[in-house]
Amino acid sequence: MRTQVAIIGAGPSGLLLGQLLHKNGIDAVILERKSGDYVLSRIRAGILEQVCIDLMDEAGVGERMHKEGLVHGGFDMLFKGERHRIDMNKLTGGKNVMVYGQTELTRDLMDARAAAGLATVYEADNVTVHDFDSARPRVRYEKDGTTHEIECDFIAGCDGFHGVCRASVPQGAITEYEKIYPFGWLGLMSDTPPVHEELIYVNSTRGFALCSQRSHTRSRYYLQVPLSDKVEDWSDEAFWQELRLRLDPEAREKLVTGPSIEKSIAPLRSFVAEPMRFGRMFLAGDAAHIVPPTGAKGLNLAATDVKYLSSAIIEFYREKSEAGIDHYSDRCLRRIWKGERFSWWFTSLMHRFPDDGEIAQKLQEAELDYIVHSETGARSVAENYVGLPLNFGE
Ligand code: FAS
Ligand code: PHB
Repeated sequence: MRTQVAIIGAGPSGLLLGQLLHKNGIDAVILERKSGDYVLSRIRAGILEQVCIDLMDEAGVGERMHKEGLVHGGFDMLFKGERHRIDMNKLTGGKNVMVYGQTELTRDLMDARAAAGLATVYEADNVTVHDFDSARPRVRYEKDGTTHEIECDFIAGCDGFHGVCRASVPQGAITEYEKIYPFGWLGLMSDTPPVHEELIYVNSTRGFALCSQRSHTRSRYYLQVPLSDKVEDWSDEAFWQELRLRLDPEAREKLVTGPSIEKSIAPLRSFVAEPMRFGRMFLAGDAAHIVPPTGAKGLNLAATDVKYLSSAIIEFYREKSEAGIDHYSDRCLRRIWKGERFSWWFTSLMHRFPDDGEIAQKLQEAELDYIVHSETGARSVAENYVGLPLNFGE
């Protein structure tokens, strides 16, 4: 079998790349090790930056997102028992974010790909990548006991943090930067109305909490928990009780609880692999970088990688130019490190670090008090949260 681009992974990165290439007449095959239902069952991101929204429109799959997505012009920061709104729309000259779950975005992309009859191999086992440092890279996989080989011009490693592509790069050719945080996020999804019309980020002496949402009838909540906690340690009632203890009186009063429809604990890490290009193989999304989800950057950074990679591959075929693919890694990393910095900073500001002593809480509260009473401080948070312009610093 031959294709122009072999995409490994049918998460948001792989599916969005496949759709953008298809819209530009470029043939791609997606190999995904799980089933489509399994991919859709993973509950992950909830906030889209304008860059991601624009890419979904460019890919021709934005209709339901615009119909069902919720536009948010601000969010609250709760500390010392008081809430303060960061008016992103005012502070950034009219920019917003959109609440639209990664699950729905992935579903839209999957449906579009199936409707166009494009090749996606789900439950592809033992994917391996070969000769990506040559002009004739190959991919192998097993399906129903038969081994298949795909010849291609490019391999897109969209296979996430635990994927095969980054792992196939010789150790001397790649540098990995990592920071592991001493806590996790216990997430709960419930079919209950959100406690507030916008998100609430909580800095509490008991630990971080986040009140998010997916729609007017579906809520998403997170609690900072010790790394030693297991999800089975947390009953729904224990979750709601702890959340109430971290909220302000108004939110506590308005909180509507109900049975969890999903509950899981995610570890937090900052991770970047450099470079992101190895001959004819490119890493995009979580395959190359991970952020702590505090800044809602994970999915959005993946979308920007895909924007740069799709443009580079389109330019290669259309203009026989390698300029885009030569600059892909540097362009991505310049934006990725700013997303990493904001996510690390916001995580450091909002979470309890018991080993840093009581002074850490006082310093966090002082910084929060400065931010919510300083237009400069608030604007810095706002412009990073809505997403820096694609050409920032260029
Ligand atoms: P993904 O990991 O989504 O997709 C990679 C795909 O590759 C998967 O479907 C996987 O099955 C497949 N794959 C892996 N190895 C393979 C192989 N060898 N062969 C074939 N296929 C293979 N971001 C936020 O902004 N906010 C959040 O709240 C948030 N919460 C998260 C919670 C968790 C538990 C995780 C892991 C991530 C979270 N993220 C969050 C980040 C998340 O949204 C990612 O940024 C997003 O999924 C990135 O998409 P992809 O790069 O496509 O990677
Ligand atoms: C979510 O809704 O899952 C979400 C929202 C904002 C974040 C992280 C996660 O910062």
